[in-house]
Amino acid sequence: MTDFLRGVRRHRGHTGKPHTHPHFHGDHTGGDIGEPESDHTHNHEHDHAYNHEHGHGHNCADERNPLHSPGQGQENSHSAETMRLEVMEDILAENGRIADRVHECLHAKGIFCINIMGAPGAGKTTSLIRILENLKHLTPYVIEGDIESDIDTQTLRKLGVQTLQINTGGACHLDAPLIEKAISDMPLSERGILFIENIGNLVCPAEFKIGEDMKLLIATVTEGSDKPYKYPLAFEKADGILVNKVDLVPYLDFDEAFFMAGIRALNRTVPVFKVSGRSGEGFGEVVAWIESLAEQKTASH
Ligand SMILES: Nc1nc2c(ncn2[C@@H]2O[C@H](COP(=O)(O)OP(=O)(O)OP(=O)(O)O)[C@@H](O)[C@H]2O)c(=O)[nH]1
Ligand SMILES: [Mg+2]
Repeated sequence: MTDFLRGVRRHRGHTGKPHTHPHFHGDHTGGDIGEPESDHTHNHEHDHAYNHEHGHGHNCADERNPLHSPGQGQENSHSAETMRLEVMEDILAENGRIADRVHECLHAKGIFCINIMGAPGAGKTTSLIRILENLKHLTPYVIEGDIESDIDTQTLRKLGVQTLQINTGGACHLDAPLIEKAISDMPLSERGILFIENIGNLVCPAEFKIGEDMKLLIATVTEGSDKPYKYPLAFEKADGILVNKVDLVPYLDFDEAFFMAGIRALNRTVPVFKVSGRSGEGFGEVVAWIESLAEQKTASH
C-alpha cells in the first residue's frame, strides 16, 4: 500500500453518504513552520448532501455532471481503497473542468470572480458589506453559500445587492457545478464583480476550485495566531488575506509576528491586510487593490 493510500481516513458527514477528496497537511508538529506538503495528500470522506438536480438553460454549461453522481460506474473488482482513490480523482478532475468552464463563461461576460473563504463567523459577510460600500467602478453580484438559511442573502438584498442563495444542506464547501448552475440563473448583464461567499469552514472550500479569479481568505485575530500552522491549505491557496477584527486586538493575546511567519512559510507573496469589519478600517486599501486586479482582468474581455 502506498503512503498515499495509507493516509486514507474516513469521516461521515451529516447524511452518511461519503465521498473522498484530498486533504493537505502542513507541518503542525510543535509549532514548527513547515513548507507546505502539497505532494502529501490523503483523503477524507464527507457528504455532498445538496440538491444534485441541475436545471436547463445553462449559459455555458455542459449537462453531463459526473461530479454530482459519485459512485456511478464504480461497481468493479478493485479494492475499496482503490475505488475511493479513483472516485476522488474523478471528482476533482471533473470539478476542475467545470470550474474552468465557469471561469471562461464569467470572463466572456466581463465578470471578475472572488471566492470568499473563512471559518464560521470570521466576518465574511461583514467584510463583503464593507467591500461593497467602498466599491466604486464595478457592478457587484453575490452568491451566498450556506449549509442552511438565507440570513446573509436577506441582509445583502436589503442593501440592494443582487444576491443568489445556495444551500448545500450539509456539504462543507461549494463546488463548480453548483456555481455553474447558479450563474445560469443570474442576470449577469453588466461588467462587474461576482463575490461568492463560501461555506464557513477553514478546510474544505480551499480544496475545490469554483471558477474564481482569486481566493480571498478572511482570517481573524480572535481565531488565534496559530491558524496558518493548523489549517495551512487555506493560507497557502489564498490570493489575498484579510486579518479581520483588529479592533479586538487589545483584548486578546494575538501574536502577529508568529501569525505572519506562518503565512509567509506557506505563501511568500500573498497580500495581507489588517481590517475591522466593525469600524471599516482598512477596507479602502482592500477595495483599491481588488478593483485594480478586476479592471486588469476584465478590460480584455
Ligand atoms: N468586533 C468585531 N466584530 C466583527 C467584525 N467583523 C465581524 N464581526 C462580527 O462577527 C460576527 C460574525 O460576522 P459575519 O460577517 O456574520 O461572519 P461570517 O463569516 O459571514 O459568518 P458565517 O456566514 O456564519 O460563516 C458578527 O456578529 C459580526 O458583527 C470586526 O471586525 N470586529
Ligand atoms: Mg456570512
